[in-house]
Amino acid sequence: MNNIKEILKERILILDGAMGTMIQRHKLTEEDYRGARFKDFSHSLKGNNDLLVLTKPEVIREIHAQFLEAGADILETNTFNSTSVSMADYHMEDLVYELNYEAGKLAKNVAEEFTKKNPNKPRFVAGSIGPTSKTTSLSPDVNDPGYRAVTFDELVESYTEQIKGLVDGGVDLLLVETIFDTLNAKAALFAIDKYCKETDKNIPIMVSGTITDNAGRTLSGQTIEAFLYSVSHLNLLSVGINCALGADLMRPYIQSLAKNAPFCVSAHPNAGLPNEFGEYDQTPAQMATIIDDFLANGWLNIVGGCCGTSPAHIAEIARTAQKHKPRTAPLLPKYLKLSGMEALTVTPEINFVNVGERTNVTGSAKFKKLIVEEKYEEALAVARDQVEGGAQVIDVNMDEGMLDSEQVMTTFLNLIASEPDIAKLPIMIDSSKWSVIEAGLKTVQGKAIVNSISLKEGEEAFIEKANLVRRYGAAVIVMAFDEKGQADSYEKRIQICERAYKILTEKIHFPAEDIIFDPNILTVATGIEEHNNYAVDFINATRWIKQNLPHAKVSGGVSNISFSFRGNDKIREAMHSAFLYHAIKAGMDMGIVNAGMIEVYEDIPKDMLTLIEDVLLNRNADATEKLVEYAEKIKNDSSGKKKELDDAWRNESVTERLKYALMKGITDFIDQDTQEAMDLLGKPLLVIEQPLMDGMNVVGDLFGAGKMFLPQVVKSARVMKKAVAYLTPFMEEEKRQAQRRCTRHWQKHCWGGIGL
Ligand code: THG
Repeated sequence: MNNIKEILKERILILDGAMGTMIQRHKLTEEDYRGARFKDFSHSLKGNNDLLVLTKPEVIREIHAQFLEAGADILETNTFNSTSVSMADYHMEDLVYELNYEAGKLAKNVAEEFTKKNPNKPRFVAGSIGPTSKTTSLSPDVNDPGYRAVTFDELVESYTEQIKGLVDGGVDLLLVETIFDTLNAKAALFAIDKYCKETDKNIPIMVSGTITDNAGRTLSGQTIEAFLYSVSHLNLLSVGINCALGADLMRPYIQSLAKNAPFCVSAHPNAGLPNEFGEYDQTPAQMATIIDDFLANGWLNIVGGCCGTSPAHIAEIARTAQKHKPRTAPLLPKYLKLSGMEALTVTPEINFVNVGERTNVTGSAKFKKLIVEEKYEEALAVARDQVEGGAQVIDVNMDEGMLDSEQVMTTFLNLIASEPDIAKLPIMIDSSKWSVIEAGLKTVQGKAIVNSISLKEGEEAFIEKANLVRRYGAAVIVMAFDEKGQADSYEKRIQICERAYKILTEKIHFPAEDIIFDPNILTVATGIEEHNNYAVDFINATRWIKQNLPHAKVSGGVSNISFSFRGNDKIREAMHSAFLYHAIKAGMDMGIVNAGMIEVYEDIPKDMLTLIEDVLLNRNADATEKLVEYAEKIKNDSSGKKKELDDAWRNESVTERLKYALMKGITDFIDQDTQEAMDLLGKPLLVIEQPLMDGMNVVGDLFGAGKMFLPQVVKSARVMKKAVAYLTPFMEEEKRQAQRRCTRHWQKHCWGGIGL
């Protein structure tokens, strides 16, 4: 009975407690950390806890033994920081493999000793993989939100080295833990999956995220559901949360995981929140009481402790766990699950998912100009407009000959990541170049959609890409395209989609609910007879796919349908609306649309609707001719039509406007508003102390109340910084004037006084 998966069906397993706080008890000195081997090392080593597996192995061994004695089933290796990225802080990158190998071996030895003593309670070792000291989703530089201190590829390489050491050292499991940036975790999972496939190993994986603020978000801004969706692409042993919070504050997030995770659920909370000295003082009994409630609710399969938890805590938790049965995972419906900072579950109640098409350099002249000219703030405004216009996913396409598309995709998605109001949505990474798609996949912490792959270059290339899509944790659009070309009839559409479905689901076990077919929305009313049935064929293919390929979804680029009427927005809007009306009825689940370019179906003038539906549904031979005629007749009065922008806040007082800008992180008007406040108050310091600080206090209060979360506050800080930057010359001028006044005063009273 040494199979952990089997044991987990029978009972709740106990994870050990904190390594750090236990090491502290030993009051180790710089010399202890150095040992003989690093006696003359050039840098300070105190605090490099992971090094102790080499220099003080007996201390680590004893801590492991104490936790096993207390009843832990799973030991964590002392390798939380043993990656080259983190070890760089100690100039010890070269030791990484050895640290992991030795830590794995050490823990495994102790675990085996205990297993031997009591074979009915086999002990396991989980290789601890921490978040590293750098984040791939956040910029450490407030003034440069597109900057990253580490790349996805660098993390994959770094994690791979750690994983090799741990596995060679003999660990039974891998535990990716204390995840505050999900993209870091995705890099770790990428490395694990790649390593396991290449070495033909099957190592159970535990994943544990960290909710860091009162709003229930990770540091990189994800909700617990969004986080879950981002890491669910591998067949995990468990998913859970640890650190940052005490057990009581974790309650809603554990409950959420228990309800939504298809894997086992784990928790290893801190012993409460740290007190003013940074110490944890929740007692074992207090902690066990809270955990008892979770276990009574049937929420957990694995439970242990993080910061501040001692063997006494673990013993108490183990006693509590004995009274309860493990959680049984719910049977979950196969919905398409996506995420940005927030989760998007495509349930049957969601009639249709709008994907914003405007952030596409080939689909928008305006967006292309902004990107080519590197006007990123305005380019982000295009994305934000779509969110405000109701987009639920944002399509991003940078396919343009003049651009370094890989680089621009990376930069733009990094910038989006620092805009919580945009980044809350899942991203659709749109490119005909695989390298650009991959660049995008390395930038998003959420579960994105790859747009697209197809059988164009044959089955092998198709499978290779689909496997990678999965390894990066994304859903995928499959275009109805094969070796012979693009499907333009009903038969070809369904034949290709069925073939692709079989390959994906049968050969590589790609989850059917993560497949989105695009059976090609092609332009109608072109004057070419062969094109007349394009919309009908798309709609019928959609119906067939929904009936015959279980759980797969259907999407399409809606604006393609009306290319023949470019420049005539009135006709285009009506065509989009009528097309969607019929396609959604047939089962179309999502569409790449211009939310501002869809008329309300009921509002289309009846004569126009008839002509349009004649074209779309191919109802008579001269339908195109008639619609073209009609289109020329009606005045194109929609070209100047602009979306009513919600700028009511601009009419408020300057104090209110500054407050609003700070809360929303809007920098567009900050210079002019700051100037107005200057005019009103006369002194730059007063502007800072009054309206700006008032605004920041509101932000602070909302943050404290969990109504704002970190990435939003970072944005507020940017607005504040910009306002202060605007005021700086005024303050310098004031200083100069004060100095001059002082000099004049001195000249008058002193020089005069001494008769000069
Ligand atoms: N399927 C999938 N992905 C796609 C498409 C598809 N991605 C790209 C495209 N097709 C969907 N996106 C657009 C975006 C814009 C327009 C059409 C489709 C469009 N643009 C105006 C035009 O060309 O007239 C541009 C006007 C302007 O410059 O503002 O119509 O089918 N999977």
